[in-house]
Amino acid sequence: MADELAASVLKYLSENEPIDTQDLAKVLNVDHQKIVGVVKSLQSLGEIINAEQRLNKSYELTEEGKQVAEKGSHEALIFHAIPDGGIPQAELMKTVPNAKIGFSKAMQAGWVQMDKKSEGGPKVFKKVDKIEDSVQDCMRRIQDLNLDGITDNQKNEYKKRKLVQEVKFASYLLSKGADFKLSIAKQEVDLTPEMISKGSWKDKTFKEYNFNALGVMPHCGHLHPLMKVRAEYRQIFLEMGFTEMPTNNFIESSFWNFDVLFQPQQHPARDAHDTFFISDPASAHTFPMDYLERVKKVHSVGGYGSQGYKYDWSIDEAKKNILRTHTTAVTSRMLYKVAQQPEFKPVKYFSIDRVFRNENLDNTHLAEFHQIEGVVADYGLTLGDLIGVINEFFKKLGITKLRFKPAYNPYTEPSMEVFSYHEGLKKWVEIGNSGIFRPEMLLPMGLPEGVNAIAWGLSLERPTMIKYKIDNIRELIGSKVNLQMVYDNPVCRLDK
Ligand code: FB9
Repeated sequence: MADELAASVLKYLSENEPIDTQDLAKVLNVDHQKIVGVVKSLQSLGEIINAEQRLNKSYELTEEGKQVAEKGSHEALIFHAIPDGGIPQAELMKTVPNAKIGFSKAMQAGWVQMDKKSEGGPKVFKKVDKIEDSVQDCMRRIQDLNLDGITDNQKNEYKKRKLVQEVKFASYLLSKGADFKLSIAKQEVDLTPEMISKGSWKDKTFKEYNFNALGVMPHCGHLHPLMKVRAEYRQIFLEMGFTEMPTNNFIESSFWNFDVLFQPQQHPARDAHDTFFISDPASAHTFPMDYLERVKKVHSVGGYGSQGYKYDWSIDEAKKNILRTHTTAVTSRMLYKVAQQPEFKPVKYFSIDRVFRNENLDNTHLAEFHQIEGVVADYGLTLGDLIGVINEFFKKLGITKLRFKPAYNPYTEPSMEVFSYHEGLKKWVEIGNSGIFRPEMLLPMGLPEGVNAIAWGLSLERPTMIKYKIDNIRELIGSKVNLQMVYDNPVCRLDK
């Protein structure tokens, strides 16, 4: 507390009670808020003073009112702009700001007169030799918080002219309390070891703990917005009973990323224009060879009711190491592992992790993104189940207006693009892709006849950019990211 100011308040109060804090502020020539601060501090020390709150109404100048206080009223400026020989009205209107209101008020005040028959149009002349600018005087008094003598009519007039605005504020009627005293012992804020050892604490007063005070915001790490959104999507999958897949391998063989998904080796997505190939180690060497042979066969001559692609499948092509182009590479590994179990049990898996594509870069696309993928494997799953689980997933995001459009994926048949109606853009926007994995993918794994696997995917970046209103993906990811954006963005809550 400002101890000197507190002492002044107590001294003045001891000789002049009761007194309102507004009057006390004028007497002590300090800002009213400082007096209020001292009152609050004194109240926290016990019954030293009584402070009865009073609600007050006052006036303060608007910016225009401050201009009038400084330079004079609009009508006074108009009066002083008129030369002795008069001035054409049209010319007068260009001389000072707010000339129109100034001229009208000057006419009302009888300061000026107009000769409408003057040659060349209406001419304005002074009607008096000098004026008293009462408006400016009032503005200056209001500026000094001295409203004495200013009538209600004048206040209403100035409010109407937008020169002043009404303000409401609290003040306090002070009087001496039961424990009134003129001096306040300095309050200690810390109990030191020295005070304890010397016993000096006994003669001191201590500031009460303010248990409502907020703690100091600790400087700590902050989750990147992408990671906040990932946590939200992860929570949705967990609520739906899905188990997270292990995605901790960015490098994958073409075999697991493409071949097991029945994606032919000539597919354009498999060339260097779309995929990043690893130079060292360029090839993978460990495969389940019996499974590899079944994959080779289904590509080259078909099987399981499929005619295959009828090409000479190359193991060297399958061995090529790449940066995985989709998390479906992980899904294929997981489904293969399920197929190796002695007895099939239905599964629900999900993954959210980085994938890499050698694509053209633009404001919304980098050479990598986080793919979100959900997969369910069970007997007799249908397209209706796929539509149902996708509806349930997006409903947890607050999105209920979905449409499904037939599409093509090499590894799913049928496939569907998922669309949601964007109320802001007033149009349907693509929010994901989905499908039923082909038998040429599932059966070579060894999954039982009748077991289907339905899956869907979307990106993490698109919803994050929408959520945080980011237009350029480089503001979200990469070396140019403004880390303050990471600190400042609130906890992410996707609409439930
Ligand atoms: O995420 C996408 N769009 C999207 C998602 C969410 C969103 O807001 C949230 C709802 C609140 C807004 C938009 N898309 C997929 C659609 C487009 O953005 C598209 O232009 C970009 N796509 C990426 C790939 O493009 C190279 C998004 C990414 C994508 C596409 C397909 C899959 C995964 C990610 C898939 C799959 C799949 C299909 C079948 C079986 C298994 C996986």
